[in-house]
Amino acid sequence: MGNTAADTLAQEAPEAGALTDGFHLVIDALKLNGINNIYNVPGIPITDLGRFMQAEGMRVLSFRHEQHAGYAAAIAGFLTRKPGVCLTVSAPGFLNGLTSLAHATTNCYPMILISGSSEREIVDLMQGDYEEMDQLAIAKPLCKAAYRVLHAEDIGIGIARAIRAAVSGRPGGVYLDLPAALLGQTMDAAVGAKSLVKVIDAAPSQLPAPHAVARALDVLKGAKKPLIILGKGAAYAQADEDIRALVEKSGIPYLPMSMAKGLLPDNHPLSAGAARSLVLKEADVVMLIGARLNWLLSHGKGKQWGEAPKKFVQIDIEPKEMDSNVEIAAPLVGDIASCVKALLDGMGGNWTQPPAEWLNTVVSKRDGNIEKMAPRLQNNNVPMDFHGALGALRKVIADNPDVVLVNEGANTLDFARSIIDMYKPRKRLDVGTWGVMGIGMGQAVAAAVETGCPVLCVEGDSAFGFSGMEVETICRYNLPVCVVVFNNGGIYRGTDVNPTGGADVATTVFVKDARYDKMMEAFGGVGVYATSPDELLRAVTEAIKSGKPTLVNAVIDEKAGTESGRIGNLNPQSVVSKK
Ligand code: ADP
Ligand code: TPW
Ligand code: MG
Repeated sequence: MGNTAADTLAQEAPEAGALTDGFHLVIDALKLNGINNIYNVPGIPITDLGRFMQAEGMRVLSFRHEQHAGYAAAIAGFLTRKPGVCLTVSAPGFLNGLTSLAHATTNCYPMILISGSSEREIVDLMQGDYEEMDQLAIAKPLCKAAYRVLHAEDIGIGIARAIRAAVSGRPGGVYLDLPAALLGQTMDAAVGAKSLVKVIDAAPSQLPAPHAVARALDVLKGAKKPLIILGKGAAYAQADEDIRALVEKSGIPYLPMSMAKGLLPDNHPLSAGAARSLVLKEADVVMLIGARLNWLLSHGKGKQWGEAPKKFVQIDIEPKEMDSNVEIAAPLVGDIASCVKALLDGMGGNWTQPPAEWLNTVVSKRDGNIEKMAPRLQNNNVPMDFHGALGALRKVIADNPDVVLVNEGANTLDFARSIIDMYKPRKRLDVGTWGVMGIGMGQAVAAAVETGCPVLCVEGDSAFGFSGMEVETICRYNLPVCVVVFNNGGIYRGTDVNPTGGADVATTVFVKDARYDKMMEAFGGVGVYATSPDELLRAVTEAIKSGKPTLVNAVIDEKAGTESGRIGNLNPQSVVSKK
């Protein structure tokens, strides 16, 4: 990460007798470790920290709410393999940021939540300080590690530990507590500079054991109907070339999890994306690469996985992940880059590809499904249905494969995931493991800042509402973000009615004919009202070309969606029938 500590010290040797303080030691420690972007909401005691950061050449992006700054930091970590840093004020700001820290941990994204905190002596005696809260204790169960620094001379170590904890092993969220008094502490500048720590090899390679590699290859060799499942851990690992080589050399069809789409292009000959039900049911050997057998894969068992017995090979850096839901026949514990490389080496020059019959079955199912879907994606209905609208956006991504797609909602998420093909790695960012609403604008800001690419957000109208105020942030930094709000007037649908016939609308329904486009116009961005797929295509194409902050209010048929999108089965059922 950047220069060595010695280089930096040599370049910026402080004058004899000069003083430094906690503020500047924090900044120097972050910069020394190559961390230059901060996602922030100012206030006591960190307002000056943000100012000094900006003055020292860091990019400090101030948000309207900490949760979105935190979602930005979390996805920055996913995109860059460096911890994304979110900076918040005490108690309420800290708590607002905490949701995103827990989200980062759940999703295995490296992130550091740095929060200012109140006077320790007063907090610990519960004497009612300004924004008093024992933040360290509250953060601990929700993250990988939580640290507090009390002395300026420990800032270097504190930040080094936070970085290592976030990115090594299974990545996750780290909390770093900086009491107000620490920031103002002073010390000799030369001594301070020496106290900084440059983290060497923050995420060291973790090589798989040779016998584990041999066992995995044995299991794969015996397969008649093998399948590879790529998860977002595989996207995170940035071993794109080798993962592609492994798929192609093995000749095994693969299924990308949502955020692994594009790791190999979705139109790759071995993609089984459009034959998901078939491959899960029929496969006899399944190799998971950076994907957990959690709810998103029905825990590796049950109806979705069919009757045929299966053997699992699992590549993961976290040993405890093995056997979490079903028996893993060949656990391969290590970092994905090293494991994939070891498998490639072990396959040698004359690897036998799976029986042609299996590939033919997968390909004919896949191509049949794609063909069936095609005419629905061409429809130009007004009001739009999900297929017509997403058919247009699918073209936008095909024509602009560098665009980063951010996606949330229920129907809007589920349809977009299956309809919009991705062509490059780490271009699809969505709701992650929790299926959380509210990641949209935070992830959009970070995607634009960290990648420099245009961003397209495909948002349910409910989903958008969770972070909608951040369109001001997008306008303020003039980011190349185009938000498309799929406006179907509510959560899942806009058609529910209050069963009592009372004046309140139903619980899932919003204001009819809302004009989300005007929100963007309020802050100087471009607002567009689109009623047909053709208008939508034109507006989004123009937005990507211009790079101007844009919000397209896409009018979607309020009857088109279904309850909870594709996961309606997870709703508990009442024995008392609905009115
Ligand atoms: P998805 O939701 O796409 O199925 P998950 O978030 O469930 O993906 O799984 C990601 C997995 O990848 C986690 O179990 C995590 O430990 C693992 N992982 C993340 N980075 C690496 C890496 N560099 N090497 C190995 N495993 C990794
Ligand atoms: C933090 C529960 C899941 S999906 C959703 C909610 C509120 C919104 C769906 O409506 P939307 O999409 O976005 O308009 P569409 O196309 O189906 O109409 N709070 C949080 N996370 C979740 N997941 C919820 C609530 C939920
Ligand atoms: Mg909706």
